[in-house]
Amino acid sequence: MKHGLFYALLSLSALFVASCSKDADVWPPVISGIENNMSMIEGSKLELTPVVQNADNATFSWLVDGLEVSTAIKYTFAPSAPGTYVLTFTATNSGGSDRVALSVTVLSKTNSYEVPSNSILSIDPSAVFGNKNTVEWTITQSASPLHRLSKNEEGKALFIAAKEGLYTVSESDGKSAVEINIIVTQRQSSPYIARVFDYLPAPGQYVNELPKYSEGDTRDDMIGKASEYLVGEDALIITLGGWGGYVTFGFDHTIVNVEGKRDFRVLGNAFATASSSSPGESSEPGIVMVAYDKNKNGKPDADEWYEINGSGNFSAKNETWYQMAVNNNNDVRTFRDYEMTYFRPSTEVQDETGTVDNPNSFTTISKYIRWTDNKGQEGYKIKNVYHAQSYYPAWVTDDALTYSGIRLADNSIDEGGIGNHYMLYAYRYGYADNYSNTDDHSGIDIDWAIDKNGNRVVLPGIDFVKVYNGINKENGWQGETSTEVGGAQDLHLLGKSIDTVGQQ
Ligand SMILES: [Ca+2]
Ligand SMILES: [Ca+2]
Ligand SMILES: [Ca+2]
Ligand SMILES: [Ca+2]
Repeated sequence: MKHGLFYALLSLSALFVASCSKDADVWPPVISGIENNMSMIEGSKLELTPVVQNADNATFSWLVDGLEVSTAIKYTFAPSAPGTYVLTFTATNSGGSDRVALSVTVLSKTNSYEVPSNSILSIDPSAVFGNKNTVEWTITQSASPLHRLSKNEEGKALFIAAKEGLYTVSESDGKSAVEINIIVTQRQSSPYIARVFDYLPAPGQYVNELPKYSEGDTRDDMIGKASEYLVGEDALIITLGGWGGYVTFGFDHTIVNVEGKRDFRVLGNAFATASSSSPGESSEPGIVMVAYDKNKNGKPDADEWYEINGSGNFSAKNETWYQMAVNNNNDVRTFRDYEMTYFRPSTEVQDETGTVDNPNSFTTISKYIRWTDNKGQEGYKIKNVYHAQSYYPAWVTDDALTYSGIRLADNSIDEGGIGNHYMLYAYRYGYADNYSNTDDHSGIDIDWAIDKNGNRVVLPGIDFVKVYNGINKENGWQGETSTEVGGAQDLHLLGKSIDTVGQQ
């Protein structure tokens, strides 16, 4: 090759010497010192420093694929994408000119990453792709179907897998591609709740009991108690109280949002009887919010919360029991901007004589806890004969508690007609404490997530869950509708494969 180039240059020079007669006293330039065929890795730079004899008073020109890119003697080639480029360098003086053409092959770079299982790997688009928004990421090989690759608003790829092994991803702008190898190493993770971050039930008949309040407990103490109840496999039930009451918890890993599958479930105590005219019987749907730990500090702080768009989050019209509820004069409106304030009760001393045996006289205080909402409504929570403790969170020092969120349509109907047999019908999907823990419909697909503007988002996985009671309803002697939470499960780590359902 070098000899060939040498003789080619010699003969070119000889040709110029022989043919250029413009200025017989000036020797034409002679170029050497660059190879004809070169290769480089994309993203790198190639310094081209030709040696030019007789360079005094010469002019220079560099062309890349026919377009002039420089008139200096040296040129730094920094291609924007892989491919083959033809570069031409010409040196000219009054005695003639010399020209060298070279071919440069720009190779795709193969990137490699290593990441533990159930952990999000964020990959920046390669520098070779000018427009990051045109970059598409696709999985080309996977060690397990329990993975997810998504693209965030900055054009970055977010990858996560639940199982160890080699995964390959292709990054492409349609013209050229970069191969990315991802080695996933296995990390031991608990499928259950690892930590409770916040807990504040709204007033309700099990408040101060589940979990148990002790004199002097602070909010942090009660969050600690909620944690003792909820963490791990053998979790116990806590109450969220009336509408708006909530709990926020997290896992020791990121739950993978496997495409087409439900990913986790929040355990409750809902059950259903086969004889009921519509699914459900004790469904107390808790709205589910999710987040992933974007700033990777282990806490749900600056991370954005997304709403799991359960079947009734915008309207209950498609629920199986909707017409029954309309016929029963239920409040079937759905409020997405609901706010409700509960006021500390002025007394805990009963002023009515309720009896356990008579379902029509279960009340001990009718005007117990006053509430107002942002829709101009107001009412009272009653105190019943079954629960004598205060229904207002005893550790709260404020005299009023305000909650905000979605208020679902009322799903409960008094089948007995005399206030003694309320059936709480199930929403179709997307809630906590709505279907029994063993029913597939208690499974949540992270792909049901929507952002604060109602737009669907594709999350690679989630670290944090918030659940709040979505229903404001008193059900006679059965008491208020109050979501219970009794743990949560990462379905993939438990080897449960539950298909999702399309949203409608
Ligand atoms: Ca999923
Ligand atoms: Ca965080
Ligand atoms: Ca309940
Ligand atoms: Ca329940």
